[in-house]
Amino acid sequence: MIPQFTKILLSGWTKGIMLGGCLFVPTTAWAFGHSGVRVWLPENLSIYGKSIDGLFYLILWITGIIFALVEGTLLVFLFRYRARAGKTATYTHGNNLVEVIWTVIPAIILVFLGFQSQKVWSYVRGNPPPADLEVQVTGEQFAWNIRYPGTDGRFDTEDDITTINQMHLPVNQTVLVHLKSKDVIHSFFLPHFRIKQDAVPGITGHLWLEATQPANVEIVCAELCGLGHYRMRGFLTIESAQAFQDWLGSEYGDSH
Ligand SMILES: [Cu+2]
Repeated sequence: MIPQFTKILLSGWTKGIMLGGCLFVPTTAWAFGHSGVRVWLPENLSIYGKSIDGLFYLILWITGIIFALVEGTLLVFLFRYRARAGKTATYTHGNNLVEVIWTVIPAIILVFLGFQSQKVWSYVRGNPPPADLEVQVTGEQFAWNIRYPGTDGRFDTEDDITTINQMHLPVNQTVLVHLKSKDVIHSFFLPHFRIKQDAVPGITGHLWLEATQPANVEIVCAELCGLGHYRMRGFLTIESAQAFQDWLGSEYGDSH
């Protein structure tokens, strides 16, 4: 006699759904692979992005392997110890050795990840390295105001250069960003640089970055800051030092 479960598995509808499911994953993966659409992390353009991504992948691998082992064991046990005629369940009160092992191993992994994270955190968010360039970014409903200090190297003076939603930075130079907000809390997010920080009214926050290659990417506001939040986006151009100076010159000409 075929058990009820097997009968359901063999029914036409179930077979159709299973076949569709099996085909869906590879065809979708193939379509994305050939469409040029990026479904994973955005390209890394930052000098410290690699260490953040490395930590991300390390945690993904550890949790992924443990997930596969645990779920695999669960499935094997479900099948192997399923209800069968003449078999009775055995009651066990646990095993101290096994419990010590599955407590100590995760604890060691957790402490190891804690030290690794601290190393990356202090590199990215600790004392910034000496800056080649300083930029002021001020969030406002619903735009990014960008301010360059001009030739005197000081902000809020006559020769400042200001733009709205247009930020240019030279490649391979350390940039210190002074982050402010005019009204509500915004969040300055550069996905390609793996950096995100809140812009809080009344506080000047700081972050640093260094681009590794020329690119055109977007500046995102990652805080629901009002009705126009969806259109609060800026554009960041990473270019050579010469192109950056030329751009700064033309912006200076426009605003003075
Ligand atoms: Cu915003």
